[in-house]
Amino acid sequence: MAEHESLEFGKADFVLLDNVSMEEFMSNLKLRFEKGRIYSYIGEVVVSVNPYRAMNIYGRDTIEQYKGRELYERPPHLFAIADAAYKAMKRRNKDTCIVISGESGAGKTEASKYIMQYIAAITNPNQRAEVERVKNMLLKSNCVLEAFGNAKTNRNDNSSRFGKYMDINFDFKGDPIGGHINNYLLEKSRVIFQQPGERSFHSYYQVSVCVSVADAMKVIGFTGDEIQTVYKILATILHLGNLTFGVDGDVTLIENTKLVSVIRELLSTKEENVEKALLYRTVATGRDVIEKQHTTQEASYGRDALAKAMYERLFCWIVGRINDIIEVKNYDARVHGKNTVIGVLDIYGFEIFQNNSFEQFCINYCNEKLQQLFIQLVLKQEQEEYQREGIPWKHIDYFNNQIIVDLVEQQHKGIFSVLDEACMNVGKVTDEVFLQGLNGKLAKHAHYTSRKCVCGRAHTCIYLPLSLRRYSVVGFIDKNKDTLFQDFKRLLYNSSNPVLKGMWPEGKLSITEVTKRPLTAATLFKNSMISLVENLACKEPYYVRCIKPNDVKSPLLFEQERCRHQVEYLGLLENVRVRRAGFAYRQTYPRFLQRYKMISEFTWPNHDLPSDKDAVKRLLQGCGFDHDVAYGKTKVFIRTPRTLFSLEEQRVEMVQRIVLFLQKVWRGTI
Ligand code: AOV
Ligand code: MG
Repeated sequence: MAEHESLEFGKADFVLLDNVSMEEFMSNLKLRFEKGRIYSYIGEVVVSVNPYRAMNIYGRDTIEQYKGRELYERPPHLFAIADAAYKAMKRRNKDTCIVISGESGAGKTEASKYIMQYIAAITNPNQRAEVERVKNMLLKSNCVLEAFGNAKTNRNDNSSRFGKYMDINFDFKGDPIGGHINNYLLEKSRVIFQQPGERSFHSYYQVSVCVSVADAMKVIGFTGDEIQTVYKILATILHLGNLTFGVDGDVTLIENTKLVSVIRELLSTKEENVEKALLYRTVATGRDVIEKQHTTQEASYGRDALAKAMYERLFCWIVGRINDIIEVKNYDARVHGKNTVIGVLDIYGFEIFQNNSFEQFCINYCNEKLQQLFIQLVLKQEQEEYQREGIPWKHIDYFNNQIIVDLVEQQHKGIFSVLDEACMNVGKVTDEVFLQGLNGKLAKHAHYTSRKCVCGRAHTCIYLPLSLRRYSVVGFIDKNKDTLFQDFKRLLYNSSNPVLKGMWPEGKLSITEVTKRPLTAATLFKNSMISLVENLACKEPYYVRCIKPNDVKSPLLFEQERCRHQVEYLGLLENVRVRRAGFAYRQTYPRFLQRYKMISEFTWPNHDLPSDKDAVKRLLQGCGFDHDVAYGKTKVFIRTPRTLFSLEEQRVEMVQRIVLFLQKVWRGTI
């Protein structure tokens, strides 16, 4: 294992700790952080601690050091894992994915960018123009998405407010030929409200002060009209924020009517339509269609919903346009062979604020879901395989958070189901009703409690141990229903700006044609998380586990307790235990023989032992590796990578000798 590093930097792989205890884990992590070694391994999992300072470890020279190397040949680095994922994809034709997790500000987005840069740097040795173009698009698209989907929060100055999963497609040569981005639930409420100390999306500040985003959009292939429309939408949302409503007798009116003209112009629509959409709602009652005037409260609600929906739609449209541009075109698998994929997942990390609402609930649920995947793949499956193969094995306990995931997403009983039910209530639909529903269904659940708390005004909170978080139910109902009156959709659809119109196809329908109740935000999110996890589970996963060393963005401070908590909920210690008790490499007997039979006289060219298993045993005994392996029912398990490297070296040597021998035979010298 990575022993080339001097011990003064601690153990490069936690698997090498003398004792696997929290104390040793933490002191090794701290020592490495203090010595500027921000990356470590647990087997093939990268543990990364945010250095909060510029590190000189991402340059061209470092890239060269990692290119094509095996994981254990160089000090731990993101590049090594990126290379491993790339090699697996290229050599074995496997779809792979790199899952980056950790709490808000731990360094996920930075890690994902370095990984992308690495992949871009090591591919396309022939400098094919088309591949260069694709690479450039993939990197540039990142910058556009960050501008529109990231914001300053109290946890992170550049916090991702959406989840991003990016597939990079490769051709048979291993060069990138395109990609696809899936985005998950943007925290759109940010356009109308930010907690103290936070800001709206970067786009609002960047678009007004610099042109780099527009430039990036232009390079990617957005047209001038499209970029113009983006600006117009951003401006509209700003103006909506200044719009206020008043009453005159029993008439609701807009107080600053001048703004309506500005908005009309920006949206290329009719002035009276803007006003009407803001003040009235078309409702179908039986056969009649009537226009119902909003109260000021309803009008404000509608205005905010419009601002949020326009931003969200804009964001999804940008992602869609980027996908149009980067998607693989003209690839014929019959000619070029299978096109394989590396997926990179960078989501919003666990976060906890003074006041946690629906958004935090969704974000943290998403993190629990990914933790569950990690448990499934790394802890559970690993142990199950040893059992299946009959390898002596002492079970290692870990906290399985499936119970938390179920608590949120289970049909009928889960929190999302209760929320959807509350939203469908015919009578009173309030957050209070939702809470009663929760208390009714979940009071006995070991991981649920609720209590009233007085935070300024009295409101109610759910306590979930979802990493011991507290959420206020206030706003859940509205955010889940996520209603946008059809009048607004029609307004935008009727714009004479074709780009804007194109974003709102459902505005075509009149109120009587809108019959289906749209899926709630929670259900949509849950479905997208389930399919994300399914997608990841069918790829070969590589993990980066990010840790945030302190809450003050200091490069010097390693807050022991903060870090220990993260190590705990990420299950890193269990990871070490499973890994240590486990085996780095495994292969079925026939395939193992296929690869290594030439290194032993007992197996080359064929063996006459009763079974492949016996042959493998003989081979490994002959090499003196017997102590480092275990023989399962169908597979051989090798404990340390070094044994494998040694086998590989011997194989290369033998192959060369055999080739030389055959050449001599052909030339007739033998
Ligand atoms: P996140 O993606 O994990 O948070 P980021 O990747 O945005 O966190 O990292 C937060 C900040 O930490 C960055 O803006 C950098 O200033 C610093 N940082 C992180 N990694 C490095 C690194 N390798 N070298 C130098 N500085 C780094 V969130 O999106 O909020 O969950 O939801
Ligand atoms: Mg991020």
